[in-house]
Amino acid sequence: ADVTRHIAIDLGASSGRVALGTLQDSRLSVDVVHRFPNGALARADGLYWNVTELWREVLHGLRLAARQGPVDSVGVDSWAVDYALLDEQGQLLDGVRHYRDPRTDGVMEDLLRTVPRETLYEHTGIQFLPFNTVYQLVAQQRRSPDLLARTRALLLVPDLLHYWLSGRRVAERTNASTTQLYDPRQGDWSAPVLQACGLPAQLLPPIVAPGSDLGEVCPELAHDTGLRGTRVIAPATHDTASAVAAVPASGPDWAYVSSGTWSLVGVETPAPVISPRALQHNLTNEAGIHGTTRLLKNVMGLWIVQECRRAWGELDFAALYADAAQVPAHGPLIDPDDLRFLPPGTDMPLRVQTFCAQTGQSVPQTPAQITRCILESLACKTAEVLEELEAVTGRAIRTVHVVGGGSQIALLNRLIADAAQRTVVAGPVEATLMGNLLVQAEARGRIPVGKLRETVRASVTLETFVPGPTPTQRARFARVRAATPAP
Ligand code: LFR
Repeated sequence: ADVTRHIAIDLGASSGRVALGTLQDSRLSVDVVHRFPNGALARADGLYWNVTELWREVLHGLRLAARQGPVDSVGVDSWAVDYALLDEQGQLLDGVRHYRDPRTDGVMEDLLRTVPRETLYEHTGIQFLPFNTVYQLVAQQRRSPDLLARTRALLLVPDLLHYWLSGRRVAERTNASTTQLYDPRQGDWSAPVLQACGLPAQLLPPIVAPGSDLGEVCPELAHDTGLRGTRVIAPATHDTASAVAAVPASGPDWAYVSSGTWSLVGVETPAPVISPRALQHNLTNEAGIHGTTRLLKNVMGLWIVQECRRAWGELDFAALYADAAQVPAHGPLIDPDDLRFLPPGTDMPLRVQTFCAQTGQSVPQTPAQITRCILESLACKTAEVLEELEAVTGRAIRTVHVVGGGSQIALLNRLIADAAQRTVVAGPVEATLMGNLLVQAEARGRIPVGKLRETVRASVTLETFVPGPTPTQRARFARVRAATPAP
């Protein structure tokens, strides 16, 4: 039978992977050939990503993957919003800042004093988050205007890696849409937003669709890695867009949770939903594949557990979640989206405890109790967002597909099913890799157009969680949120 191989490079906030995907008989198998840690690199002047180190790890992974035979195509996805600035020669002008870098503190609020919230939302449909590219650029412009003046091109992280692989500078649409500088109705960068924010438009490369062919891996790299004749295909370069592309759903009444460092809770819609109600709920309209819209909300996600674990000395995650499952239900809750949980810090357990104390609840003490508190809160928040999505779209949601690393946490799946009173279907864990690979395969004509989800369903086993009797915590969650003092 016809066999083709594709490589997905997926960079996450806590780890990166290089995976070899093999397509045979309309099934996709995924082999992670190289996994490496990622995280914020702290310097006196702020938080960065170590892109040089990431690139070294990627090259290592590519060499390993190429050993297994000819590779048809390769593509990169990563987290959103962060960017590199290139000079005339294509050299990096500065480090790549981490979206949790504090230089954006207060910038969004400040900008919204001159550019009305409604205007910004009308043009972009994007959730107001302090780290969106637009606020990062405004912060950068204010601190070092000379830097942007010397910049010839701005590339988001996956676009940067595609540039290094192929020599082509483009902005792939799904990730470009997260910047809050992109107009999803026009399908292009928003001139009015750029102008209102005082940002130069000529730095932004042309937008290309997911599935665009960027040419062959450049000769030096082909030689170094063994990827001879391999095409560079931009997948849905926003990791969440790749994950959503691989949600194994069928029918109209489902939502997804892309569960990892962040929980992205949303639905797929045929067009952007930019309405006063969507703005009121601060929902985002990010671009998906095939011209779809990912109407979703960023929920703080497992980040809070990850930071706690760092403080606790790197306990085993599986053991931690198993212990949390033993903690009695209906304990204290936090609002996971409270901005106090956004910055990194080894005081994360203390922040959780302080939140509980300030809202008049019992204070969780052990790692298991704190983890339980975070997971129950994430489940309640997920349920709340599902209700908002129903209200905004007028569409009922019956099934919730949880995909990504977090879909392995049985306790969390169960808590979501209970809080949301909806069936949870968990898996695949590797949704992002699968979505990345399948967009490439589709672009290369290796699977029929529009058969991504079908291929995923044929390739994985899923687990179903049915809701228990009543969503008790869900009502308490609303009261806790109402009682939260400003940070
Ligand atoms: C998830 C994700 C989210 C984005 C956040 C920051 O990995 O891409 O979708 O909002 O990271 O970039």
